Amino acid sequence: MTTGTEQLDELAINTIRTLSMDAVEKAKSGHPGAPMALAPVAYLLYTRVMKHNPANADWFDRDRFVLSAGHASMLLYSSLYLSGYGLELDDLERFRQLGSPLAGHPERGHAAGIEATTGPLGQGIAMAVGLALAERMLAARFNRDGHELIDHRTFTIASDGDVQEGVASEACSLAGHLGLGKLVAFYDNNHIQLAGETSMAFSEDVGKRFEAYGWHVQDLGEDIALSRMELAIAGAAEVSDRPSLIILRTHIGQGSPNKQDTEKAHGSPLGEDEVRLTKEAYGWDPDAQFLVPDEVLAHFKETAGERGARAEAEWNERAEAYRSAHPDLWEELALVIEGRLPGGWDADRPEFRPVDGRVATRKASQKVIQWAASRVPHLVSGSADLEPSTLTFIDDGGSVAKGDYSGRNVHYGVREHGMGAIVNGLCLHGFKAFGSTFFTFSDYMKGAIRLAGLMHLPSIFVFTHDSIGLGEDGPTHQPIEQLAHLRAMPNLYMVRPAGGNETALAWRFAIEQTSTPVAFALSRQGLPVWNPSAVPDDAIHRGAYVLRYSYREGDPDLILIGTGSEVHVCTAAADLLEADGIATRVVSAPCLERFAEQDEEYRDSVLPPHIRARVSVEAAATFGWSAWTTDDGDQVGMTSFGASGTQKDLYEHFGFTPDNVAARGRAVLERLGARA
Ligand SMILES: Cc1ncc(C[n+]2csc(CCOP(=O)(O)OP(=O)(O)O)c2C)c(N)n1
Ligand SMILES: [Mg+2]
Repeated sequence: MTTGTEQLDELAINTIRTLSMDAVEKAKSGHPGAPMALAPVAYLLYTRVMKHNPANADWFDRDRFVLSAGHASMLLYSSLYLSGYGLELDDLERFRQLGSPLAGHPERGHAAGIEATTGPLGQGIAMAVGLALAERMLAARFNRDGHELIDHRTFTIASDGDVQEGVASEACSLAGHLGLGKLVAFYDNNHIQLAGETSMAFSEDVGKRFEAYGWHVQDLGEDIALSRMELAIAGAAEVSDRPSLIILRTHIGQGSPNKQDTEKAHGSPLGEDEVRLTKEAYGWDPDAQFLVPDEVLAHFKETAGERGARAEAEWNERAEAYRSAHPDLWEELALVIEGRLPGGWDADRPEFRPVDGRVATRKASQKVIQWAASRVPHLVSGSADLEPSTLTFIDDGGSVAKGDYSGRNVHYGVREHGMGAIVNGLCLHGFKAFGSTFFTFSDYMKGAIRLAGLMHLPSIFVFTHDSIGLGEDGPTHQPIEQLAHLRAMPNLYMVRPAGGNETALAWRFAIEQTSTPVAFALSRQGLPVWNPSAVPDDAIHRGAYVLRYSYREGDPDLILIGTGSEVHVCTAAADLLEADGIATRVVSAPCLERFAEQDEEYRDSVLPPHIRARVSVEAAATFGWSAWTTDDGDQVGMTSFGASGTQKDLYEHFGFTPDNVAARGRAVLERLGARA
């Protein structure tokens, strides 16, 4: 016999299912199968398990939910709509249409309650690890006896594709190592993926694998009754020193007479007839579309809505008590909650002087990091086992370890993919987090960097050993095309500072960002330092500036444009050219994307349009540079992979010498002169 509560549960679950089916049907595109199968999980989380307040999606101590299987977006959207996050039925009806807040895959910032942008499989669960780590790190910093202000869980739903992806393995391995006990992942074990049965390519025992990572694993098999899942979630909560995986043997497209348990339910509308048959199987009116029974809405309002509001109100009271007891700590926590920096934090930025001799920008960065860490308490570091080389360790910051999350340095192990996503998770939770590795291995992090850009998340990615200038490690380690890759990415600032003072400004620039990630390319090799007064305060904000005007007043004959470690090659080449009477301007261009954003007047002041004789110098692929050199100019760059050798030999071999740059400049002038 079913009780009234059970009937209401079923009605609510079927509402999520049918809303999802109807939205996909109306859009003529989308993924109905997973939402149909996972509706009970979402229903349980949003109405009974999660601590969240739909009226204030940003409440800081809310439980986080990340739908790693982003293709099942309608599961999230239906749940957010019913919970009262401010979506209208009309929004569901415009699922996947231009201008709708409900994009094909969940996009952070498009609608309240979307914690993270997901869709590239594996990234969501890996970001969930970052969120769960952030919670532990915040709790370690801010909770005090009698004041457990930070105390929430992170839930995620991962599909077969999610657990097949390497990024998930990396992040979950680290989550197990660090014992992130408040992370709960559901694995949607439905035996189906896009192209057919998972058995085509996947036969490992996922439970055993996660156990080996150090997770607490519960396999519920087919028994995914709400009460059973609730018990499992309670069981997960009891295991406080290990993350939990709850495996559910679900049936994709559940209830669809002809498509359940097949890939046909994965990524296309069920079709009008099948929708009718499925609704009939649910005991639903087959003629009704986007039907939301009043009692279902009322139920969500009572549970998610009213309980959530009470929970937040109660937390706000506790926060007030905390604030009185620990005003300084509260102020520090408020920086994280509000995404602020301490007032005047950048007042005494380190400066570098020519007398310091040659300083690698990674080395300058090391000094700047120590300074920034002392000014910005929520700046946290990390590296994929390269901090002795990237020089990113916060000296007195301590390391994050299992059971002690008070440190400021995360050891990611050699897991660049995971690091990228976890850095994003830390930033989603309000940390100013950065991760570091060699620039070539930015390739391994590209998925996460891209998501940071897409999410308008100011993650910081620190890449050192940024060119053939790294020398003897050879071509496997020498980035060539990475600058062009990352410069092509929307909403990312790729910064390659030329010396210590540009590096200090670059850090300030990155830390100040609120909606754009920043990637640094820093040199391994020592570089000369210019007098700080030659480097304007807005050098990075402007993206490019005139580092050295020609000796001769008026228009220069030639402009040399360099970045990072090649700027000093430009100044030395300019010396040669000027000695020959060729008036030469040197432009340092640490961030081409910023420069492109400047107004025309500024850009023209740096690169006067009528001065066509321009040569760019950068020890990397020249792709993209013609925009700045014009077709009349030339580009000194890399057209092949690098080679093993000393830095000096490589620079000579590949032409990054003052002599060669000067010769290329002269050739440009001759060509232009001949044409004139
Ligand atoms: C990194 C990445 N590769 C490929 C895809 C395209 N894609 C979307 S869902 C999917 C697999 C679907 O299988 P599963 O994860 O088991 O989801 P289910 O069909 O069970 O809902 C693929 C390959 C993707 N979204 N992300
Ligand atoms: Mg699947």
